[in-house]
Amino acid sequence: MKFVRFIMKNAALASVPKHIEHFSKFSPSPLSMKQFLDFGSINACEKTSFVFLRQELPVRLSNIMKEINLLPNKLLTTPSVQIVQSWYIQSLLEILEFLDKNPDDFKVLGEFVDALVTIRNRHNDVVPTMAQGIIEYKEAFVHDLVTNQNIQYFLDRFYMSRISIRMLINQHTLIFDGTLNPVHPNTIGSIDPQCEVGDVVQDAFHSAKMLCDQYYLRSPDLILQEMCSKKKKNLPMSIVYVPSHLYHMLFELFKNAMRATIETHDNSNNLPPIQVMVSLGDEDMSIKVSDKGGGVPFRRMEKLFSYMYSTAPAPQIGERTRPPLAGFGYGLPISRLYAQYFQGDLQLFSMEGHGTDAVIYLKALSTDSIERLPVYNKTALKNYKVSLEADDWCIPSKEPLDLSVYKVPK
Ligand code: P4A
Repeated sequence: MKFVRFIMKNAALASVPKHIEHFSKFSPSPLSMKQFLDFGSINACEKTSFVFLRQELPVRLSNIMKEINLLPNKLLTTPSVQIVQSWYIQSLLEILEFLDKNPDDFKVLGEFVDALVTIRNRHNDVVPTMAQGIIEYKEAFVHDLVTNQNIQYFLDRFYMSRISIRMLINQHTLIFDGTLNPVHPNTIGSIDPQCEVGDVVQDAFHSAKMLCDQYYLRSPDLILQEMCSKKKKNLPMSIVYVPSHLYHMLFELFKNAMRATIETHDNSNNLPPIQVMVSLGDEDMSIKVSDKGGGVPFRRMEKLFSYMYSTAPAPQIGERTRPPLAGFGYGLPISRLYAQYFQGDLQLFSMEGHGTDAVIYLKALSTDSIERLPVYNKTALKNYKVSLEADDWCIPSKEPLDLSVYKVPK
């Protein structure tokens, strides 16, 4: 019996490359907020969602699995990346099981919801496991700038793909598990058709403040301003959005702003407040978080978004641990992906000596909020080919310019 199962399992495993080859030939289909809402509206059809997902999930999984396979061997073969890859293979196989099942059988639909929940749980620890893979790789090989660029490119696409796959799974499981959300009766899956941005700002600030008070025994205040270009001046400002995504971004920005504020004013009795401006225009909903925390030198700005530079080994026992507040791990790069996922962005504007403005740009219109998804193609492939050519910009020399040396031809 064990032997039979062993053969079966290997037969399934052997078919994986063929399936990846097949499904990666399709481009993922980006959904708009409107389409997400339609799947969850009164005439929502679980069968339609099932038939869409059993094709779309293998397409999204296979597209990114092609890119995993393009990672430099030294990274691909680390134990951690191997584990993550095996999760993707297992999940792909489990969804493919549903391809020949009958969408009109309600038992099949129930099993599909259960399978999605199993898959979501399997992938819960993908981010720390990939980070461990980077640590294993960094320990074994000296990194150069090329690999930092390659890793940034891959992880941005990999985590964006993961955000999108979890969004699809969350929508289907939340909408079709047969229960209503008692806390937020108006949400459709994880989407709030009237997400009040000011409320999320206050929630996220409150949580960051609790952490800050706990660690530093004080915290800066919040000043929140809302602006609206339109006539509906006195209405609360809302957009169609995923409140948990917005909360994630704001919580991260508040932790950073609080840490910077406290660490630059540690001898002072009063802390400059963190100011938030929420502005709704015809096209954009912009949220600016401003602090007077001394800012970051321009040279270091890019590093704040780097997976490679912000992947540090866990502190050893007895080693002083960093504050629970602010920017460890992948807070900023992943927050930026959440903003970009629905065609927005997250940008930092810092003035060293003064402070930092962090701006989240979101689409004001749900018709503009469309998933931004990576697709595996020739252009993507090119980005994994490590260039051994010299850079086309000179390396700045720190030596004083010696004019007595003759210029020699290159
Ligand atoms: N000044 N300004 C910021 C930081 C410093 C800052 C900072 C020292 C740097 C790293 C970090 C957290 C804060 C800020 C707001 C931001 C980002 C950075 O959104 O005031 O964690 C890695």
